[in-house]
Amino acid sequence: MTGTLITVAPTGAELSKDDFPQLPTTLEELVATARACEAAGAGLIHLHLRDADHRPTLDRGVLKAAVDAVRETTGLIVQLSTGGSVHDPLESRLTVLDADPDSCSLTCGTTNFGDDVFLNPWGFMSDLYVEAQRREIVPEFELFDLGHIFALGRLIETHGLPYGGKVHVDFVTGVPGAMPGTPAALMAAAAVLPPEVTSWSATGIGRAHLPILATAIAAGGHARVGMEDNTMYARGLVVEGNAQLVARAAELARILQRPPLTTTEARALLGVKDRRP
Ligand code: KMH
Ligand code: ZN
Repeated sequence: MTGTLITVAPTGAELSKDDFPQLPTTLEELVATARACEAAGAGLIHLHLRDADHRPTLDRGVLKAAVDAVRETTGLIVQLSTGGSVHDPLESRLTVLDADPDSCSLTCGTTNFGDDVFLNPWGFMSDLYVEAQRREIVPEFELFDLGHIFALGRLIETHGLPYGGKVHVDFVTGVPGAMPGTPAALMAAAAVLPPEVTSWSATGIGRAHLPILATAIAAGGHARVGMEDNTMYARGLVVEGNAQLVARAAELARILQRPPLTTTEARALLGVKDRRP
């Protein structure tokens, strides 16, 4: 069993800056967050960007500036979200790859997402998979439900392995309308992964955060934390910043004898190409 890859998802597309002023929405805040999270033990950063009004954007220039800045100032693997927000059109979500990230998220099916629907039809997943292969970008497969696992199998069967030859998935649990954030659901899902999968991590949304974090690390998986997924540090205590969540995950990983992977180890785990200047 290796150490633990800690992913931080610092911003997301759902929270508002008015409600959470500590949410990193500007480039300066993002770089400061990335540096603090790397120091606390993160190996990968999952990015959603915001515009000058702090609203979610897929603007190519904004994405590219963020990828470049985080790459220049940290050793973190830079992953861009292709999920965007539930309001983003599929065509715009494909153009995310133009910003040349190390990695991109690729959700393996449509899911209910609270009162909304997060759309990921087969044609979109398939185009994104092939385009990421062509551009030598490593996808991280986001699995919100059991059926998504089988859609991943179909992607691999249809198009071959992703760039780098590794297959890394992240179970996103606890989204209202998708897989519940319970240890039992997580372990049931991990038990039916296709044989090509080389590593898995898990995300617990909201109050699923701690049980999923502990279960994933104990079971040999990896962990994703961050304000995209969770804004409460403990009952009655709002998260002060993303590094606080990373530091706690890193401490738990050390206690469980699976300390945080360095960024170099994380790159090897995921088969990421070195794009650093
Ligand atoms: N914001 C959600 C609708 C991803 O980043 O790929 C989708 C999401 C998944 O966050
Ligand atoms: Zn995301």
